[in-house]
Formats: sequence, C-alpha cells, structure tokens
Amino acid sequence: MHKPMATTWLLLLRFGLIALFASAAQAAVVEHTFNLGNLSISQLCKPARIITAVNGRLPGPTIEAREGDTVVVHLVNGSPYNMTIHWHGIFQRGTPWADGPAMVTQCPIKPGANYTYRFDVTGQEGTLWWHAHISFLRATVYGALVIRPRGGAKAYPFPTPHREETVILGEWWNANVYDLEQMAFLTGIPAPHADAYTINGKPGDFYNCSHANQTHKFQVQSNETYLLRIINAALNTPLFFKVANHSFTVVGADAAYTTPYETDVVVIAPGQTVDALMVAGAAVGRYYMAASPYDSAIPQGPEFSKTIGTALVEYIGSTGEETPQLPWLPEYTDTDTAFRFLSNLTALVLPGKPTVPLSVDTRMFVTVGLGVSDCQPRQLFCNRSGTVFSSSMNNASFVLPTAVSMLQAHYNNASAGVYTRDFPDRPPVIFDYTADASNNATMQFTNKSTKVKTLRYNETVEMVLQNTRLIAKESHPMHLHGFNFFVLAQGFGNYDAKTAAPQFNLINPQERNTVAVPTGGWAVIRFVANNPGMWFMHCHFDAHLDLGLAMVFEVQDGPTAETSVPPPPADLPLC
Ligand SMILES: *[C@@H]1O[C@H](CO)[C@@H](O)[C@H](O)[C@H]1NC(C)=O
Ligand SMILES: *[C@@H]1O[C@H](CO)[C@@H](O)[C@H](O)[C@H]1NC(C)=O
Ligand SMILES: *[C@@H]1O[C@H](CO)[C@@H](O)[C@H](O)[C@H]1NC(C)=O
Ligand SMILES: *[C@@H]1O[C@H](CO)[C@@H](O)[C@H](O)[C@H]1NC(C)=O
Ligand SMILES: *[C@@H]1O[C@H](CO)[C@@H](O)[C@H](O)[C@H]1NC(C)=O
Ligand SMILES: *[C@@H]1O[C@H](CO)[C@@H](O)[C@H](O)[C@H]1NC(C)=O
Ligand SMILES: *[C@@H]1O[C@H](CO)[C@@H](O)[C@H](O)[C@H]1NC(C)=O
Ligand SMILES: *[C@@H]1O[C@H](CO)[C@@H](O)[C@H](O)[C@H]1NC(C)=O
Ligand SMILES: *[C@@H]1O[C@H](CO)[C@@H](O)[C@H](O)[C@H]1NC(C)=O
Ligand SMILES: *[C@@H]1O[C@H](CO)[C@@H](O)[C@H](O)[C@H]1NC(C)=O
Ligand SMILES: *[C@@H]1O[C@H](CO)[C@@H](O)[C@H](O)[C@H]1NC(C)=O
Ligand SMILES: *[C@@H]1O[C@H](CO)[C@@H](O)[C@H](O)[C@H]1NC(C)=O
Ligand SMILES: [Cu+2]
Repeated sequence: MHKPMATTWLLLLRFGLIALFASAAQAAVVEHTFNLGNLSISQLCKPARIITAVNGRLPGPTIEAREGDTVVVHLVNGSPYNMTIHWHGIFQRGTPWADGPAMVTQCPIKPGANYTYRFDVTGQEGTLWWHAHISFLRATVYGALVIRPRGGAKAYPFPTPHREETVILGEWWNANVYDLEQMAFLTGIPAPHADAYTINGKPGDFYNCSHANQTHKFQVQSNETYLLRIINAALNTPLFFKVANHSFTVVGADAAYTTPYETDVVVIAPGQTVDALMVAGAAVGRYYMAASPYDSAIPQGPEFSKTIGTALVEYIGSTGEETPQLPWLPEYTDTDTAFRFLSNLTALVLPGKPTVPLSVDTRMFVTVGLGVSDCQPRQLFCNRSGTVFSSSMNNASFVLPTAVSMLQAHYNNASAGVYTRDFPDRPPVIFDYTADASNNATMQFTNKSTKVKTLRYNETVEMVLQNTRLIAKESHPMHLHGFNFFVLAQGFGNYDAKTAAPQFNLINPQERNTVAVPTGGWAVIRFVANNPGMWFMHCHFDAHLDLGLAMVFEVQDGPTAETSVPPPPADLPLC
C-alpha cells in the first residue's frame, strides 16, 4: 500500500469509528414476507421450466438491516416442497429455533404451511445471506442479508463508498434440483455438476445460447468507489472472482471487517462472503466480471465444469458497443492463488469487538474427508460391492434424525433414539492422513450415526480440521452455525502442533463462519461456546453434506434465563 493511501485510511478509520460510537439511531424491526412458490424461468435456451423461488425472483430479495435491528420474516410455503431457511452467519443468540437447518433446529415447513423467523442482528456488520437448508433447494432459494453499522454507511471503518452492489455467485442446473438430490441419495451416485455458474442469477455470455437477457449488468460512474458485497451461493464449487482491468481492496469477509487487503483476484468458497472496494478507474468502456471454478480435488473428480459465469461492468458514457475485456483467470486447479488469498486475510481489530480467546478448555482434532459406507436401507440401486460414497468427520458419517428435530430432543431432554453424545475429540485411528498409501478400502469405510459433541456454556474450543486423502483430498468449506470462529493458522500436509502452534496468529486472526480447509491440509479454529443450542457444523458443499460431512455441537444452558434455550415459538413446525 502506498503511503498517502495509508494515511487516508487511518484518517477515515478514525472518522468511521467516531461515527460508529456517536450514532444514536434506534433499533428497528425489518419485516419481510417470503412467498415461496413456483417460478417459470428459461435459461441457456432451454424451454421454460419451474423452479422454487422466493417472491418470484432469482436471487430472492435482499434483507437490509442495521446492526442491532430485529429481522422478522414470514415464510409462506406455496411450493410443493418441504422447506426451511437458514440465516447464514447470524449468531441467533437467544433465538436458536430460528436457525433453520432441517431436522437440526426445526422440522420442515410443509407445503401450504407458514412459519415466522424472528432474530436480532447483533454484534456483526457486513454481508451475510439466507438460503434454503433442505435437499438441494438452496440452488434457487437464496438471497443477500446486508448489515450496515448503526450509523449507516458513513460509519464503515473504511472510506465511504459512493455506491454498493450485491454480487451473488451461484450455480444453475437445467434439471430439477430436488429430483437430482433424490436420485443422488437413492443411487449413491453423486449428482452431476451444474450446467452454469451465475452472477446475480444469470449465466452471462460464455454459454451456448446465452444472450443479453442472461447477463447481469452493473452500471458504474468513472472514478466512483463501489463496495461489492460478494457471496458464494454455489452448491458445490469454490470460485475465483475477477473484474477485467480492475482491482479490489478487501475490507470484510463473513460479516467481519478485515485489514484492507489489495488484490486483483478474490477467492470465495461456498458459504463465504467477501466485501471488496472497487474503484471504477479504468477507461470508459465495458469490462467482464467473471467467476470461474477452483477445483481443489486431488486426484480430480471424473466430472468437472470448466466454464465461467460472467456479468458486465458498463461505464456510464460507454457506447454499449465496445467489446468487453475478459479478465485473465487462474487455472482451475490453482491452489497457490486460493491459499494466498484465503490465508492472508487478517481481522481489523476494533475496540469493543471480540478478540481471539487465549486460553482453551477443549481441544479437538477432527479429520474431514470422503469415504464409503454400506448401502442404506432406502437406497434403490447399489454397487455390487454393497457400498456407496460417503463422507465423515472423525470417521463418523452424519445422518439427520427423521422423527423430531435435534433441538426439540435437546430441549425436552429426550435425546434417546435421536442422537448420541459421543462425537470423538480425536480420530479413532491415527494414520498418515494425507498419504496416498492410506487410501485403501479398509480406511475408507465409515459408519453412519448421529453424534454430537456436548459443550458446557461458555467453554472455549480449539479445533484442528485435518483433511484426508481418503478417495481424494479436497478443500472442504467447513461452516459452523451459531458462532464466528477465529482462524489461527492453515497449512498443507499432516498437522504438526510443534511447528504450527508457534505460528498461530493470536493478534488479528481472521474471523469467519466458513473456513476452506486447504486441500490435503489443515486449519486451526477457536470459538467460545457462549450460545446455548444445537449448532450444525458441516461442509458447505451440499453434495458432501448429504454424504455425511457434518456433526452437531450441543451447547448447554448457562446460569441465567438469557443464557438458556428459550421455549419454542408457538408456530414452530412439527414433524
Ligand atoms: C408448481 O409446480 C409443480 C411442478 O413442478 C406442480 O406440480 C405444482 O402444481 C405447481 N404448484 C402451483 C401452486 O402452481
Ligand atoms: C399463511 O400466510 C398467508 C399469508 O399471510 C395466509 O393467507 C395463510 O392463511 C397462512 N396459512 C396458514 C396455514 O397459516
Ligand atoms: C456448447 O455446445 C458445443 C456443441 O454442442 C459443446 O461442445 C460445448 O461443450 C458447449 N459449451 C458449453 C459451455 O456448454
Ligand atoms: C428479454 O426478455 C424480454 C421479456 O421476456 C423479451 O421481450 C426480450 O425479447 C428479451 N430480449 C432478448 C435479447 O432476448
Ligand atoms: C477520473 O479521474 C481521472 C484522474 O484523476 C481524470 O483524468 C478523469 O477525468 C476522471 N474522469 C471523470 C469522468 O471524472
Ligand atoms: C485489460 O485487461 C486485459 C486482459 O487482462 C489486457 O489484455 C489489457 O491490456 C488491459 N487493458 C488495460 C488498459 O489495462
Ligand atoms: C500471502 O501468502 C503467501 C503464502 O501463500 C505469501 O507468500 C505472501 O507474501 C503473502 N502476502 C500477500 C500480500 O499476498
Ligand atoms: C461403484 O462401482 C464402480 C464400478 O465398479 C466403481 O468405480 C466405484 O468406485 C464404486 N463406488 C463405490 C462408492 O463403491
Ligand atoms: C491401509 O492403510 C492404513 C494406514 O496407512 C494401514 O495401516 C493399513 O495397513 C492399510 N491396509 C491395507 C489393507 O492396505
Ligand atoms: C472407520 O471406522 C470403520 C468402522 O469401525 C473402520 O472399518 C475404518 O477403518 C475406520 N476408518 C478410519 C479412517 O478410521
Ligand atoms: C464467560 O467467559 C468469560 C471469559 O472467560 C467470562 O468473563 C464470563 O463471566 C463468562 N460468563 C459466564 C456467564 O459464565
Ligand atoms: C416433509 O416433512 C414431513 C415432516 O417432517 C415428513 O413427514 C415428510 O416425509 C416430508 N416430505 C418429503 C417429501 O420429504
Ligand atoms: Cu466437502
């Protein structure tokens, strides 16, 4: 960063902080009705087909709130499917029944039924999002959730941008995604990859038969600064993101401010968000914004889409005729670029914000990866070997209960038959996690179960997430509900505490709700369990979540009513 620029940052930082604390704006109630129903849509020149969408839009509506506001969303399920909505990254302190993952915190909202989600957005600012948390329906049921400071855009801890744009990256399937998920489950064969990557719901110009209506256009004014709120809503694909002839200053990730970080490429895994400033400083004209896949699997999977999703950045004053520049994009296996971006972000330490806890109560070492399991009773076709693809954490492959949600079972002290409290703190077998030699049929095998790790209220947990070579190494985006965690360190190969611990960032580690564990590597996270409830932790690739790459933290009540799970809301859907 150049010196004059740094000075400007500091001045504005100070100004922003004053505004942050001087603000006396009152907390408001932000209320929405989400009508979930059929939307007829034609993409990629296919005949129109029906998708499930909120308020007839793809992506769905953006929720805009200020820190401290209460959000109320009335969900009216006019779709033919069971539905739940997750408010991705919202802590849900005191409102664990509103978190949304089906069968973890609630039973599904059946077709024709309603449910009202109510929660506060407290202690976080930036970009989050909402999405369906059942089947693969989040492929079309998603939208942004923007939290501005109480003092509004003037109170950002960075120069106030002229304008803000939401940039939601997604995946589009020509087939019905609910049916795809059913087929994947019944056959044990993973669902096919998406037919296109999208930006704000549209695939852009680089697919057969895409045309003007299928390219999102951002109009920009020369020399103005834009805050891009970038969200990866894709089901299964981490993405590289660039805008031709423009660069970015990253100022936030997962609704936590970061030290300003200059880059011309953003790397973003499913579930993550990145807030980046972009100056419209190029010649008046047209430029492509592009999202291309990062395929971290080693060895690579059999099917992979190498296409790119694009949108247009069009300067006011352009003729609309200029041939847009396409940015140079990283190779789709470019782990160096992914790691450089994902490991270099640090938190912007602000007064009053939580800092990384320095003492640890519970240490966990958790393997994450793929494997195989016995065919399940409802599976129609199965391999001659009698096994199907599976995935696990510490060799426990997670399955959801079917009769009652885990939070209801917890609240009613009735866990028997729903879940067990034996999620292990260590892998049951210690082996060379990332070595090709460990990838044998014996090691790949994993059993299905519904295990939770029980935590005392307020205890501090440190977890090493270790990717394995079983089937393939891959960068799994691990998402924790109910909390942000600090990412202390990341690396490749087998985790070694001796060399890693001295390198922990205990000063300004990035704060996230989703960490992309490096492929064939590890990440160390810490969080304080100050939120009673049942909190899902899982891979944010839906394909892997379905296979069992998940577990649940059961956080016990604290000493007061405010620190205990409240009674369920009267309209909570039952199974
Ligand atoms: C929605 O579309 C499905 C077909 O995908 C159809 O069976 C259903 O009747 C439609 N529902 C409404 C309310 O139009
Ligand atoms: C759901 O909400 C809609 C709109 O408010 C209302 O018309 C409908 O009667 C409600 N349905 C149920 C089952 O409560
Ligand atoms: C476009 O169509 C051609 C010919 O059918 C095919 O080879 C190519 O893979 C398609 N490209 C995309 C991006 O779908
Ligand atoms: C875009 O969509 C509108 C409305 O569906 C249609 O009238 C128009 O012809 C389309 N334009 C192109 C370029 O396809
Ligand atoms: C943008 O800034 C540059 C450099 O300061 C200046 O030359 C140019 O005229 C400005 N463009 C507009 C449209 O203001
Ligand atoms: C814009 O980017 C393209 C592709 O990366 C490059 O070829 C071109 O030289 C750039 N133009 C300018 C003016 O920097
Ligand atoms: C980012 O991380 C890489 C290691 O992956 C390092 O070489 C580089 O210097 C770091 N800093 C920046 C600003 O990219
Ligand atoms: C299923 O069988 C096919 C062909 O025999 C094999 O390639 C594949 O790895 C098997 N999958 C599992 C999960 O066993
Ligand atoms: C499978 O791998 C494990 C771990 O490397 C090793 O201990 C075991 O002997 C291997 N088993 C077979 C059958 O190769
Ligand atoms: C996982 O557990 C199963 C069943 O006990 C065992 O066969 C398998 O070897 C274990 N794999 C690992 C990686 O621990
Ligand atoms: C939670 O832990 C923090 C820090 O360890 C402590 O200050 C606080 O009093 C604890 N709260 C409760 C309710 O135990
Ligand atoms: C919808 O949810 C209900 C209640 O949990 C369940 O009984 C039913 O089987 C589900 N329907 C489908 C199609 O999954
Ligand atoms: Cu995964």
